[in-house]
Amino acid sequence: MTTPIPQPPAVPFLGNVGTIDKEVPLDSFSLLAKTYGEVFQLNLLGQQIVFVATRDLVNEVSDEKRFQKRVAGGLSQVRNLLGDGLFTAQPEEPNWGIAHRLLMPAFGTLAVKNMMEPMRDIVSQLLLKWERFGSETIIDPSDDFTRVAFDAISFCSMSYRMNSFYNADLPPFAVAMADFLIESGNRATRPRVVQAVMRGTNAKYEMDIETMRSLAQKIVATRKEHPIEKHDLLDTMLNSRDPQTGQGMTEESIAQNLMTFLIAGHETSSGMLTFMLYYLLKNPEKMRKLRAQVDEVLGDRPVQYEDFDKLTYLVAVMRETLRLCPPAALRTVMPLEDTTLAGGKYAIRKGTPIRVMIWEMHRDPKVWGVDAEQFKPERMMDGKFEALPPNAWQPFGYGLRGCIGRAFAWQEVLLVMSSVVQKFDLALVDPSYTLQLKQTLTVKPKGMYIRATLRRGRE
Ligand code: MNH
Repeated sequence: MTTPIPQPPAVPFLGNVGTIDKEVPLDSFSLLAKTYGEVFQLNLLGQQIVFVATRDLVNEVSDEKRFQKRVAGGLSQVRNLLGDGLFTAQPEEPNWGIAHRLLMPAFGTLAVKNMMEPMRDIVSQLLLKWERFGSETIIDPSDDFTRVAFDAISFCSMSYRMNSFYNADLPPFAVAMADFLIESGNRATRPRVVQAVMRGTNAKYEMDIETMRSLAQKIVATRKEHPIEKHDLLDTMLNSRDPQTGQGMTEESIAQNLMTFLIAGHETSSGMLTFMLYYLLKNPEKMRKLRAQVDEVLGDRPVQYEDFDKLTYLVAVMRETLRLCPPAALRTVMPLEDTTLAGGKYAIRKGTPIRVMIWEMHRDPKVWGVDAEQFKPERMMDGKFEALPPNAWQPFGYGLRGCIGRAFAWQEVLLVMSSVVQKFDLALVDPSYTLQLKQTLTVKPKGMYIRATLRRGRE
């Protein structure tokens, strides 16, 4: 006997759309998970969507023989820009396999290790800016981390300098992207007839798409006019063939994947860095512990790749930050056949989108205990991380469609945070600030401001 999956009362046509907060949908999903428990479903404009919130259920839907990634909801709107690029391709689309096989090696640990110096070039621009600002200036860390992440991904993978640190405004690409992602999300909950009459909104959407496309085209054209020696990601896309099919990537696919990397490569990493700073500033004893380790390992010399292994507490802080605040908080899979979940308890039809609530699952008391809401890096070290049950920690998604930029993001965050903690005393402008979220495709802190004071002897 199966049990019906709980669902809040729905209205005709819109279904449960009204239940979802427009600014931060994630807050509504969390609330629903608290009300209904491990699983619930919503009807969004006529489509049934199932949400799973516990480690046991997430573990079950992570079985790739039974479930596959599905691009649905806001993400299918993102296809208006990214098409069948790596992140937004449906599993059956052949361009995914071609791009995956060609680009995986370009983001492997070894390739990323070779990006250490260009990455440092960008990070040093952040350090210099904060140093020059001095403690008088109010800093928006989210904006500056966006600059770092955006410039790093474009410089390291396309040898293209965005020079975001030389502008007061964020790069037009980043601004267009943020608006595009919010509107893509909104479109997923808007009836088609309503969408059609929103002329201004639609025109702005098209303009944002054009802003991003033209930059992608410019980067490709510049490279074609001025070829360089370096074998970076862009070179791979332009000149390599897929070993399996013998095919190269089409111009369209190159532009879409280039934009995919610019987008996926900075939204999440900058969110992670800002969340990390939040938790460290709210937990001064953890900050002291981190500082002590950084000082012991680095002293006053620049961090090297070889130091990363020794920064065990920093790694624990990173893991714990991604547990409490995974910037990519949801992913979607779909059962390949009619099936059941939880040992026959819940029936699910083939093709029903299942949203994996990584944010909720990372607070599952069965895995993390009654203090799951607390920031405790100690639970992520000394063998405890390795001893977690399978799939209890999934900030980078899972399996074939897991994050391709994980090694890149990891190295970037290690480099940024070890250098920042080494050089600066940091403080919240408003010590009573508590975390508020801003949601686009990903989630990041909203309205957080800091001051940075250069430590004595670290000029
Ligand atoms: Mn990333 C897929 C999280 C950094 C490029 N990334 C994913 C997924 C998650 C994710 C979760 C799976 C989404 C899904 O199942 O639908 N990514 C992160 C996080 C960080 C991150 C938390 C940083 C912190 N990602 C990066 C960086 C890049 C990148 C940096 C680029 C260099 N990510 C991707 C791409 C995919 C992806 C490309 C899609 C891979 C695929 O489906 O083949």
